[in-house]
Amino acid sequence: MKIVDVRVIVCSPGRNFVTLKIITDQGIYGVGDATLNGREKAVVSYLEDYVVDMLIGKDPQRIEDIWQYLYRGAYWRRGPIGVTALGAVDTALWDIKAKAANMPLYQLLGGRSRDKIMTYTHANGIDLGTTLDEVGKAIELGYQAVRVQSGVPGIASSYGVSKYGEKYEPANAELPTEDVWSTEKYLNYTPKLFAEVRKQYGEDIHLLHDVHHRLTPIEAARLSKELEPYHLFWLEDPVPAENQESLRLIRQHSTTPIAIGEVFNSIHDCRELIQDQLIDYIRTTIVHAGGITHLKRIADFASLYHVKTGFHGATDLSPICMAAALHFDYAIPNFGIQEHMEHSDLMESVFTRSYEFEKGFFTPGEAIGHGADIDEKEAKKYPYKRASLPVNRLEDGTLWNW
Ligand code: CS2
Ligand code: MG
Repeated sequence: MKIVDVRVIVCSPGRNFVTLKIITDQGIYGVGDATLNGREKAVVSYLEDYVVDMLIGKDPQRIEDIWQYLYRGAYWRRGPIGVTALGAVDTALWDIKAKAANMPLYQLLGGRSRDKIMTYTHANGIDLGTTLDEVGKAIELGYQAVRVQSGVPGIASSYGVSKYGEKYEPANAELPTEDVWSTEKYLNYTPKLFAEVRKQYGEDIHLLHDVHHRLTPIEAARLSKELEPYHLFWLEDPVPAENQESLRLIRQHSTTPIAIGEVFNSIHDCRELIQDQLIDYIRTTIVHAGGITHLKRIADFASLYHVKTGFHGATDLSPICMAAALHFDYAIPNFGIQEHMEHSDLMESVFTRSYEFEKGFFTPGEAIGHGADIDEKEAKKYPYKRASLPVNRLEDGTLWNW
């Protein structure tokens, strides 16, 4: 089998997506997600200018060899741009292999280890009342797990909260908009938020919260400790985790489970976090952490240290990434939970997929491969439109973590 054509498809059905399509001489093709929110064109160039011609003529069945060729062969290893490109190639190759074997991808990954895949959705509101209502709506839809993000009194905009009630889409302007943040106001409010959610919805619903890299270790230790009575499923990205040591201090003060990793692209970004059991869930994703081949290494390593997976699954990860993730979630032993921010009908008019949702759980579907695809003709209707993620400043103007 040989690779005869490789296409990079950029489209914007409500938001930008980059998709890689690898076509073989036997007519089988595979697709991978190559979307990096706010830096899409960098990945497009990396693929078009440095990867596509290297793939032509290669045997697509040699997934590991191609992974090593594109990882070691780049010389400049790691980093979100190159590894997102690598992740797209890898996902497409696994899609091809499963199609050639005439089976759903999860079968190739060892078969299913569970009957269904628990997922969490987002509930956000500009204030306490609307946030509580949104949590109720998610529960009515059957979700067993809900991520709760709320506007903070005294702050004009908070992470994860859409200003006008529409679906939350942070890449909302050509150049970054500027948010203003107050850690003090956030820390004083958040425990009250979760006390109210528990009071209104009881103890059984899994509650998650994304701090989105905004605290210092001691602030995160305070928040984790004050949230203990509300037994969160996880507290996500409490601190920026380039300094993996930071998590040690939080761990000393609290039993609130911690999830980190959506911005990571290498096992080395999270090796200490995992082996020192400083986290409970690893969030690295198929699209941004080098595809299925690399995620197998990360998930297996995590399983040695009681760390479970909790893949990132925001809207800016395409249905193709979601499909591949669900096959992976179905098969691995140390699955934790899968994030799912639903894609709009417009997005679903460009992407097809076989995964299905029922009462808080997904199944990946029985289509061969990962079961997702892109309609190139439809995609052409929605040309790329540059959109940047916001930046964030403290109230005194200091540039902070968004
Ligand atoms: C967030 C993401 O879903 C999450 O956990 O951290 O929405 C993140 O803000 C976006 O993916 C950034 O593009
Ligand atoms: Mg997050």
